[in-house]
Amino acid sequence: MIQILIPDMTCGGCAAAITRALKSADDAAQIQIDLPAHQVSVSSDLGAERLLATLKAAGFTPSLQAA
Ligand SMILES: [Cu+2]
Repeated sequence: MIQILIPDMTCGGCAAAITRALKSADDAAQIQIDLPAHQVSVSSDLGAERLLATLKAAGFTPSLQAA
């Protein structure tokens, strides 16, 4: 699991947009979203760099979170 902190994920709309963006980058990605904690856990063959780039392209400000 790659843990990503996204402070500007603030509502269900953001969570849906993030899920869509990650799924379009990797159809097989497993995604868990903790909205109150602004945290997204992703299991994907894509590396962390690709995931971060995907989230940035979707308009968010992600950073990797130490596990
Ligand atoms: Cu939102």
